[in-house]
Amino acid sequence: MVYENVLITGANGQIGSVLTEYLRGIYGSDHVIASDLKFPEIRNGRFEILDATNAASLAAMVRKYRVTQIYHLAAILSAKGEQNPLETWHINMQTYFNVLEAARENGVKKVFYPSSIAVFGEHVGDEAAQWSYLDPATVYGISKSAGENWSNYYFKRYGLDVRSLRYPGIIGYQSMPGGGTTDYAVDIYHKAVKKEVFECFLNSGTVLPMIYISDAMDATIRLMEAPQQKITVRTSYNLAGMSFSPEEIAASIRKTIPDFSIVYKPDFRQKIADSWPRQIDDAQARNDWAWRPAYNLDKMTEEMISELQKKYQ
Ligand code: NAD
Ligand code: AKB
Repeated sequence: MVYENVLITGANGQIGSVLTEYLRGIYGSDHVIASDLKFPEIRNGRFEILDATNAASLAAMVRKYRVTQIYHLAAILSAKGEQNPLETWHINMQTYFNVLEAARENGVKKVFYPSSIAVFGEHVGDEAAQWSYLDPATVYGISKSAGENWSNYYFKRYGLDVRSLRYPGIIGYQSMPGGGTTDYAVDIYHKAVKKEVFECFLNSGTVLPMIYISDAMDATIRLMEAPQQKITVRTSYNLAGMSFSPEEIAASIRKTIPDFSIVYKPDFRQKIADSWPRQIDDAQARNDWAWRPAYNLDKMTEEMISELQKKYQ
């Protein structure tokens, strides 16, 4: 039997804390090495402290565990990134160069690179096509779009099997997001279940592309397990789940919690949201590796509320 050894960077974050468990379910606990800047509150398996900006430490980790796949999640997201643009560029790019080089030099078979709808900018219009023009407005989006091109470069130049998704805003009950513009769509459920008024940092009608965490995990595993010849996009695949505005998610919540109340106090994140498309065309992912989301807004709302009610009761 051939074993895979999987290294995850930034594993303590919103996606990593869920993806780590998914991957442990597939490859076995001993074969998935989670890593981040500090230990998580709960440790369920192998964990290493790893600052991915440190090339030598990252390469040593790849050699120590004979890593065959890297899921590179470490990054600074859109809203937090604007507080210190040059530091954000440094972290997002240096960590990725270190991953690509460690992979190339040590025979890693596959790399997963999470890109974002933040690669799109004002010239895209309402719906982003797979090959829409990329003119991102944030340093985060600029770094993700550069990362996509480096992914394609390492595939074409070195044959490194890098695969990537442009995730929409991810919504899940298991973990909290950190520093993004779509974060409100997670926080809103926590406030609703705790019977608190939700103060929204976006305007009521701001429609953004989002996806439920189970669909995001399913897409990630499908992409990574697809046969090589099915992967026709080596920059990053568009991925869509659903699109909605704060007033629409509030209406969906009120179907279960009728007295839920929301007030709108848009801040600097409104400008970032306004630079992103409202819809994503993910036909290429659907055609290449049979991607289909299973959740719409109401189905996601029901599951979010029921899971958070268990958590807070
Ligand atoms: P997050 O902010 O919740 O987690 C990121 C993790 O990276 C944190 O635990 C942080 O400690 C870690 N990190 C930061 N600098 C590091 C370093 N130098 N070395 C090692 N670890 C470091 O982010 P997330 O939401 O889990 O996102 C994971 C990835 O997916 C990111 O690359 C992000 O751009 C991408 N993505 C996320 C979303 C989303 O909605 N969550 C959408 C699109 C793309
Ligand atoms: C953010 O809002 O920055 C992220 C993303 C869409 O990349 N959730």
